[in-house]
Amino acid sequence: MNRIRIIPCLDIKDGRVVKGINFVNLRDARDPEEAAAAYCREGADELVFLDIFATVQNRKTRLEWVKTICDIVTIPFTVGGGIANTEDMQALIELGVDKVSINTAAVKTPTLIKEASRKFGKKRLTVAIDGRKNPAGHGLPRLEVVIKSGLESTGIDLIEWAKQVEKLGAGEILLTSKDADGTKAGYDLGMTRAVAEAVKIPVIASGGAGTLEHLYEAISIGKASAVLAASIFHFGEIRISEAKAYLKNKGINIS
Ligand code: 0VR
Repeated sequence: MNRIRIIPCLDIKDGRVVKGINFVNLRDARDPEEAAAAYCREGADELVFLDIFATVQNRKTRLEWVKTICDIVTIPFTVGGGIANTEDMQALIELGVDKVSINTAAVKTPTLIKEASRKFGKKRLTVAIDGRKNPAGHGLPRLEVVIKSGLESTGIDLIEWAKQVEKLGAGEILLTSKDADGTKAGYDLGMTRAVAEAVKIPVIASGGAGTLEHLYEAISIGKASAVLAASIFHFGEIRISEAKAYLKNKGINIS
């Protein structure tokens, strides 16, 4: 088993780390600089920063927010939210960002994945896929891709999109269950496993982490290569060191 990564996620709105449930009812969680420094100190393997309102507000990622974090982080740093083209990516990479994450722009212009992968290398390119479960018999895919901070339905089958994303050159997939986000009821293991078994590139499980066991399930059942979490880490319910010790004790390959 490749080394499993533990990844806190800073969802950013108005310059603050926020946290909601199912992408809504966002409440203030913590200061981004304080959080980034704390997660690096506590041994997080990577850090994700999502400017979650950039696309919805039809603006670019707030580079000034990213810059302050770039100057602090000492671990691989991924930034997403509002990235629409390779020029946006170039600007972030020049700031010191290690990986860029595209979501809505990839769905709107799939060739952007190929262009970015060729220009920057697939290791710098994460494609974020937000998924939602639909009831049977409504003419929508059971697992559907949603975009624009989960506000827009696409009618696209999530597994088919994941396969296409891999084929187009993504280095990894950040897979977030909108239904599970913020619930602390556990990751969507069925969705995660279905995607992880459909592609060969790493899949980061995201959305729903509430207990140490949830982190283990995402890996052992969901076949994820990394676990992303926000609520449990931001509100101090689980420390990074606790998560690492627990997973190591379960036989998971953790740094
Ligand atoms: P937890 O369930 O709290 O661990 O959250 C993990 C993950 O779902 C969030 O960090 C984040 O990816 C949620 N994403 C989005 C969003 C939150 C609000 C608005 C939009 C989005 O588009 O991903």
